[in-house]
Amino acid sequence: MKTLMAVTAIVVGLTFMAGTATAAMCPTLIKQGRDAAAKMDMQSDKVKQAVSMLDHAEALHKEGKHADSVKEANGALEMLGVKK
Ligand SMILES: [Cu+2]
Repeated sequence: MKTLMAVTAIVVGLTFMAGTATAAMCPTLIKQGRDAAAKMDMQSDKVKQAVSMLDHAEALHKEGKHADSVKEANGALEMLGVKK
């Protein structure tokens, strides 16, 4: 029983850490995308779409949906051709 509790504690701890790491990732990815977009042609549909995805990612981050935010931000970075 003690072993099971210890394992549960470790799993919960790791899950929490992973969540925190993801939460810290969104602003970094969003900033990276915005910096890249700023150097590109803002009239281009691709850049416009990527920027709107970054806006969406930022909104998701504020809602606490960090996994979705990271996914959206990564999609925008890919669209902009940013190397991570
Ligand atoms: Cu976040």
